[in-house]
Amino acid sequence: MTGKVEKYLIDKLHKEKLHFSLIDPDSFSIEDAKSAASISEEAGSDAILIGGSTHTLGNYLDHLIESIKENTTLPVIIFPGGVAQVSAKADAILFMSYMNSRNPYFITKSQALGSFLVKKTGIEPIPTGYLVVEPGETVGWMGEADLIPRKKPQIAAAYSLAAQYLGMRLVYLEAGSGSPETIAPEMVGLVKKVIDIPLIVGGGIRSPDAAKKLVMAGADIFVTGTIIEKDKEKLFDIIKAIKN
Ligand code: 1GP
Repeated sequence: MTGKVEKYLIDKLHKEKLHFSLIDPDSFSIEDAKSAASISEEAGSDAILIGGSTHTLGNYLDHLIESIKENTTLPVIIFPGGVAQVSAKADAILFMSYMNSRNPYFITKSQALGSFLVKKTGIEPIPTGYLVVEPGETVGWMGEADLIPRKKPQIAAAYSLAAQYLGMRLVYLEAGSGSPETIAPEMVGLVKKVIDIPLIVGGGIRSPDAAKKLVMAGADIFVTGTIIEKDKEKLFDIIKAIKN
């Protein structure tokens, strides 16, 4: 069943490409997270993603999301780094399977362990196939991935189509936060040719030019994290490149 946040995203996608601003609780104080959220909204972002590879949880996560929501009207979506990164204060969660992990814990077990928590909190799960591509950075190491080789778009396309056939409603191609390069446009192009569900790309998007190449290749949703910590002004230019 499609929930409110997913519907908002799908409706918007009929008109334009989308941008999500990632706030990693480990890199931001509460105050910085609040200001990052309002800057993101001002720059034209469409949602705030909250998550990271380490385990921020419990009251702190609730408090962080509440504080962010004081400063933005954008939906807050959890991008979970672990089973307990669930908060009733969020609007939705990318309920992801880390499909190219070697460890079943990341593919289905952590999802089983977290599922009742999602049900109890009542937040909206959005089924998402998560694929990590070289270099993968922290999330590649943490998730014990068989990293998809950067120059093998066919492998990414096969996993993405499998994600769609397994019932995922989004595919997320991840190069890893802080990656020196984005996902290769050739890979994005081939994946888009093969799947019918929206494609998210993230990792290494640090310039309008890099974003534009991924727009041309056909990506639907763009995630940036690092840039707002390093150069807030650039975020405005990147979102402009995505939207125009
Ligand atoms: C989320 O990994 C991205 O998918 C964020 O990457 O920090 O490199 O923007 P950056």
